[in-house]
Amino acid sequence: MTQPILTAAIVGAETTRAQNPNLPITAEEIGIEAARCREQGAAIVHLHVREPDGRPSQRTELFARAIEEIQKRTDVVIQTSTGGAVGMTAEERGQPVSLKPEMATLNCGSLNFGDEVFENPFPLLRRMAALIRDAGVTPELELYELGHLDNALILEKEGLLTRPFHVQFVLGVKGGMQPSEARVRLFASELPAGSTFGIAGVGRHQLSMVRLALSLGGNARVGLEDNIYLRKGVLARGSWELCAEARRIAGELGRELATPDEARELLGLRRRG
Ligand code: KMH
Ligand code: ZN
Repeated sequence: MTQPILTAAIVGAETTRAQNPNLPITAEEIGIEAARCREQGAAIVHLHVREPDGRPSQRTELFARAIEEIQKRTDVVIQTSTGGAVGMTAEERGQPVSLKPEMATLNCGSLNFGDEVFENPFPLLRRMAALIRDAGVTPELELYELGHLDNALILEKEGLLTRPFHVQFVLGVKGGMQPSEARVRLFASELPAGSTFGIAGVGRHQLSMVRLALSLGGNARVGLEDNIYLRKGVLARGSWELCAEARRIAGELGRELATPDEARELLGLRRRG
């Protein structure tokens, strides 16, 4: 088994300060939180940004400032979101790709998302995939159910994606596929040879999915974007505390987390900056 890569999803678009006061919002807070997560084993930071009042945003300038504050402090791989928040246009969502981050997400299909619909129709997928490809950025494929893998394979046939696929199974969204070991095993077994996969378990599933992912040779994602609790009724003091917990689980399984440079090697990334 290769070394597992831990991603910290430290901001997100849905979590609010009212839900967890430790959510970073300003560029400086984001930079500090990214460095703390790195200290606790994270190699990748999955990045969203917020307007000063906390509203989710995809503005290039806010991403540029957050990236600067992260890079001042630490060497993590920065993966910008192109998912943004439900309801944003493709144009809004694609903005951070212009900064040529090392990675960007590509959400590979639509789904119910809480009481709303996260829309990713084929024209948007094609546009986003082309934007990422043309910027020379490595995509991480966000798959919320198995049909989204079929969508990625269609994009590949159209020349918009190349292998190896780096996949994140996002499981536990209300409206998407819920996590179970059998489903994860099926998902992983369907991936093209040479793919890597991680699991982002949403809500109470987060830490159990870290254990499952690592035991199946996959990567893991934790952070306040997906889950605000360290355990039932106890708010996490930051995404760093969830990273520490993921690292403890990795240790129990006899696995050592990849450093950012090891992650770059494993994912075949071109280092920036
Ligand atoms: N906020 C979700 C609607 C991504 O970052 O690419 C989408 C999301 C996925 O967070
Ligand atoms: Zn995200």
